[in-house]
Amino acid sequence: MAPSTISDLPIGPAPVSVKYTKLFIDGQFVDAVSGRTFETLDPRNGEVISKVAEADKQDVDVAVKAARKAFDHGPWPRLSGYARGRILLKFADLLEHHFDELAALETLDNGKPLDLVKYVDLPMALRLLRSFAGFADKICGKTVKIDGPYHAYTLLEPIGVVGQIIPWNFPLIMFFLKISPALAAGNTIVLKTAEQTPLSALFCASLLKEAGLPPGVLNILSGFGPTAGAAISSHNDVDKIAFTGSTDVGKLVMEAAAKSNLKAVSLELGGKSPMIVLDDADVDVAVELAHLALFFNVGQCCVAGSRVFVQEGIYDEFLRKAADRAKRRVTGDSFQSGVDHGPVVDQQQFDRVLGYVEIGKREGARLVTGGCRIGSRGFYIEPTIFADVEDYMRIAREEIFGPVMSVLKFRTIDEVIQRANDTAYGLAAGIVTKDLNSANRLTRSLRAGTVWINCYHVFDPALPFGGYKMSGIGRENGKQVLYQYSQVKSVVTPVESPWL
Ligand code: TXE
Repeated sequence: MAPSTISDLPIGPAPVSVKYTKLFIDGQFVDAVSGRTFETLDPRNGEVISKVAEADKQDVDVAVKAARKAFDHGPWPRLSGYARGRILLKFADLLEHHFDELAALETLDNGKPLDLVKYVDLPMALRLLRSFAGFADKICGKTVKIDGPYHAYTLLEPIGVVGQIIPWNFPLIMFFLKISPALAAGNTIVLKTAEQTPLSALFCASLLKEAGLPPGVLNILSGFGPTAGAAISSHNDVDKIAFTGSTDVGKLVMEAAAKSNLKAVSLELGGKSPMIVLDDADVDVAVELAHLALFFNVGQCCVAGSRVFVQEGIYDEFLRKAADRAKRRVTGDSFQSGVDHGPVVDQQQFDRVLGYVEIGKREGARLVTGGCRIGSRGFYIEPTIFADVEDYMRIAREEIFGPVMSVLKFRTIDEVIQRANDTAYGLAAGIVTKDLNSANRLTRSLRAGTVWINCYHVFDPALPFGGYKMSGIGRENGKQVLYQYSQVKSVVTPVESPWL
């Protein structure tokens, strides 16, 4: 077991109780067909919160049938976009009404500080829902001027039954990122939450009927990847699959899609994003941005700025200040106000992250601060910084997904472009500089789906998000995500038919 530097944190009782633990299929909360359940844990102390119904292939079959029926015969795909949008907006209002309870449930199940859920996660979840509700009546095709005496146009139609599989790092945001555009476009859904964090989505399900969503339109399953997740991605009656998670599982999902019915696939996968700090930057600003880029959500972000490239002229000063800043993070009971550093999500992530700390030490990187667990309960890990990291080291190449920053020194812009792009991933990148020319040059050279210049972690439902290379396929958010949830039908008719 990794050494602990700080005595046990005082962890209070959770100020929320769990009401919904069953699967949500065809508008009802139901037990799993097998009757099996699994435990979901409180990451603050590792104790069991509650038992939750465990879906497997049989439950996926039942849920897909319900979604199919709702798509083929139900009102949802046939409603006007305006009517669909109104139901989604009512759903958002109901969620807002239960804001505090929902936020507390998210903290309890995921471990992230309540402050964070209240100011970031839940407001963003609501924005996603409302933003795509607003798109629902603006999804339309085009008229196309083709050659010949024809009238040609395109129709955008919903794809059908959509399978969605989400991870645990932002349970509510991921849930709404996935369901909002898919519902706005008129699809029906079978969604599997992550086994670590099933609770907040089930709470949301309890409000769907009141919002007016017809039964079978959104089915929510709790369960594990190799059983329930694999059954969704290989199901012959699922028309599209959208997945967020690790790159390894993304490959399995794509393979299952290809081997079953060639369903459409969109993937949002891992990253090893470079954060590039140039000599001319204000060092204090750069330290703050690099700190945010990596330690936000205890580093459990696909876009985490986990390779911090600092130009040699400010390298030593940056390191000194970055270590001071990391030490000032406020660790504690996630329900307490002012805490910004909670536990990682579970034992597996805890072991994995501390395993990478050992790998970093063995590879010869210099541990500047942190590296230990905090206390002896729960899954708290110190904010950790390694300096003098080399490109070949595993801590510079593999996604750690925890509070571990790797700092690398560079000399020239040409050099840093080549090194930053030397990765299998391509999700995001950050640049800190006052020099517009350098920023422009870097922006155009970096192979990444998002580039943040003098900021980080800025998201908006209107802005496309997704990865180059092995960070994914397709884009979420922005208007174009609606094309990922729509079929395009081309229609042609003579302007004046000689046969009529
Ligand atoms: O991910 P998994 P895990 C990365 C991150 C993290 C690592 C492992 O590096 O340390 O992945 O985390 C479902 N068929 N990311 O193990 O396994 C699973 O049940 C279908 C980055 O939690 O990819 C869950 O719902 N589905 C990432 C979801 O996939 C399967 C966020 C994610 O789990 C499946 C999370 C299968 N065979 C982890 N196996 C990001 N991009 O933000 C698992 N799942």
